[in-house]
Amino acid sequence: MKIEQNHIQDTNNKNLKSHQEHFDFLSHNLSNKGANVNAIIKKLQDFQVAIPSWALGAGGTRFGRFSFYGEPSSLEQKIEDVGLIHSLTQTAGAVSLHIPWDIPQDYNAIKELASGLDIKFDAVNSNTFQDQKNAKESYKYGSLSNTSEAVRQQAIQHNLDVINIGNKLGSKSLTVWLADGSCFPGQNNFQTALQNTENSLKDIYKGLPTDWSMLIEYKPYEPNFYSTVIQDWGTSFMLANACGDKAYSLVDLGHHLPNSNIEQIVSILMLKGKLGGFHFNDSKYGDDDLTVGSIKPYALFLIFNELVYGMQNNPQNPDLAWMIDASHNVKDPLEDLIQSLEAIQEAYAKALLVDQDVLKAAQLNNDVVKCQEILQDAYRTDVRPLLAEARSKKGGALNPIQAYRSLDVRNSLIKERGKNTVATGL
Ligand SMILES: [Mn+2]
Repeated sequence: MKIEQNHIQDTNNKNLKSHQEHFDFLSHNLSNKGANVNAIIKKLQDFQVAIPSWALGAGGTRFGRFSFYGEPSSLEQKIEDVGLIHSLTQTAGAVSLHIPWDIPQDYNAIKELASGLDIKFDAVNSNTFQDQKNAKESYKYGSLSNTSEAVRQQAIQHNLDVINIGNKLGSKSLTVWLADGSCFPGQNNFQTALQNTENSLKDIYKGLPTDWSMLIEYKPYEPNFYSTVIQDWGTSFMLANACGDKAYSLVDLGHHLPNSNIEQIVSILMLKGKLGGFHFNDSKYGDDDLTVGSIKPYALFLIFNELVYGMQNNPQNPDLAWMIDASHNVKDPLEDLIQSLEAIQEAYAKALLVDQDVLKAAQLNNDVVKCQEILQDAYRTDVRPLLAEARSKKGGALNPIQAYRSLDVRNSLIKERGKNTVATGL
């Protein structure tokens, strides 16, 4: 299924008058405050977020998984789904594949399909948290950290294979997330586990093409519940430094203990030129993988404020690989992803409203109240007309969720694919 441009236009026409009124009002107010509205719109249009291939079907928990009708059952259909989201939002111009769930059969055909939908291949993700069919060794007690040399070698080789697959598609980075750790005190020697992991990562790093980067993701707990080898940003930073210039830390919003100051983590990593990637989601308790911005939108804004500051002031930090990393247990995955993209753009737009020079002056004067006023004034601005303007000028929908529903996308997918399809993944 493909959404035709004129159908999006038809849905936009119904909202056009109201949008224009809202946009003119906001644009006028922001210009009076000294903001460059056109520059902000251009930045919103350029900001593209990768959709992970595993987020297009229903997610699940360890208690069960409830299927969603019309799920994509092949890599081709997953890319088509990203194309649907991108055509409505103009923000999802990339896909992030998970190997071995998404190994292409025909590389040229997949590349052609993606480029026809204006979709790039972002970071490729390896998987050593599950045993694969016919694998010789098991990851039950860890992969890159395992005490067995044979297991570590199998995990290293898998990552090298993933790089090779990504390279054929035009990806430029490998994301490594390890489930390695221990469930009980005494099970692991912390030092041996970390040293094995560092040596294994160095072996993978040696296999990176020159223009590639390696993104090292951290997480404090789960699936192991006593210790995780790469538990926090400090460990990830340490390993990235040990590997070399092309290795970076990756921040996943859900991979922190409650109340962690993620904006400060982001800020320090960018200062050190070591923030390579970012995974968006939201959470109440742990790695809940909820819709971006659904629980803590102010925290998301504060994080974006640091990201924007870093993008403007830290040339030592590379362009980031942005990705949504969420799971959908009760919503239509495509609607959920559209909501997440909207929340990301909203937080980004609000952060772009912060006048960094005025904020800096207030900080230098220790004017604490003014510092807070500056941030909260930006946060309290309803920027949605800016997002709608940015999207619609590129051919997207003024209101993507409304368009998705009025175009009856899910029912068309069910007609095309059937009810009982299941997407590959967890
Ligand atoms: Mn992640």
